[in-house]
Amino acid sequence: MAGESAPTRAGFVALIGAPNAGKSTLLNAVVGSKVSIVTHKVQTTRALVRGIVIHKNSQIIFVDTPGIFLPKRRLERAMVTTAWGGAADADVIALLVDAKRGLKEEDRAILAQLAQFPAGRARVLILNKVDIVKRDTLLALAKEANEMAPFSQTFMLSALTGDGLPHLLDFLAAAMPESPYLYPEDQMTDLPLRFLAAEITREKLTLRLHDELPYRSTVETEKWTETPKGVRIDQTIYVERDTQRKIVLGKGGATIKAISMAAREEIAKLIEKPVHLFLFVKVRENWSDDPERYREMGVEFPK
Ligand SMILES: Nc1nc2c(ncn2[C@@H]2O[C@H](COP(=O)(O)OP(=O)(O)OP(=O)(O)O)[C@@H](O)[C@H]2O)c(=O)[nH]1
Ligand SMILES: [Mg+2]
Repeated sequence: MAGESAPTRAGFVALIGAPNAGKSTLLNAVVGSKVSIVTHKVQTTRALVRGIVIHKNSQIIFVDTPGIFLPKRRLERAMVTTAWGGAADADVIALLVDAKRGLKEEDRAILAQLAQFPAGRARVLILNKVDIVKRDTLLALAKEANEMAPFSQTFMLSALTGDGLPHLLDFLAAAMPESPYLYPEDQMTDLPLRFLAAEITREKLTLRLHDELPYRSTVETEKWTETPKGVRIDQTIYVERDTQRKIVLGKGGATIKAISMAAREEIAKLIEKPVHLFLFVKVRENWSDDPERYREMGVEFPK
């Protein structure tokens, strides 16, 4: 409609990259609210998490994806397939690289696969964590990555401090196709609250427990009951062995109590209501081979 105010734009940006590159941190930073959980451990994100931002008349829907790596277990295969699926549907593919860590085997594998993508698909390189990296290293990284798969633009930023974010948003806003907004203007994510609440508990569980366990567990919200005083939320933590159940419970139930308190506090902040959180731990030996668990997680069950 020529002559009228600038047309709106809307589209999808897939954030892909190796585990721990900072994809979820970036998503939360652009949205300005925590919609995707973050931990210092790899393989935190499992499903596609959308965060929605309006910037200069443009609705940018960021799709956070699981880290891409060389999968071995079934759950890992599902996560990697989910990540590439997210990339395939996007208007712009943004590859995040942990600039501190540099280009590792996983990053090279992703670059090689990106180079095979049909030309014409906009893709950008994001060198993240500039707060802890020297500038010379960044330039060398940018050069090497662009040689493997050319990018329309390279950004150097810190998802943690927000340094360099406005520049990225300006570029992406302009790169979105003309379109009416795809979500209501005040919506930040398309995830149901019961899923977000389960993710928050999984984050607290991952932050608190030793290295192996988080990958062997999953959290589901079973019941969500509005009460006159707030919300009662019942969640189940699935683990694979009784020994793992004992670790989650901790001595005298101390561990699960701490997880529950941390999760409750954050869920209450998110939904702006008092929360009563009830956590149950169940042993389900082969939960990671059970299609039903994948449906709950929002990822496809790999054959
Ligand atoms: N110093 C620094 N640390 C960062 C930055 N961005 C993310 N991190 C840290 O890197 C770790 C991984 O961050 P996530 O956002 O969970 O990474 P991810 O890419 O989503 O990881 P997966 O979901 O496992 O694939 C966390 O400890 C973050 O705090 C950054 O810009 N600077
Ligand atoms: Mg993540």
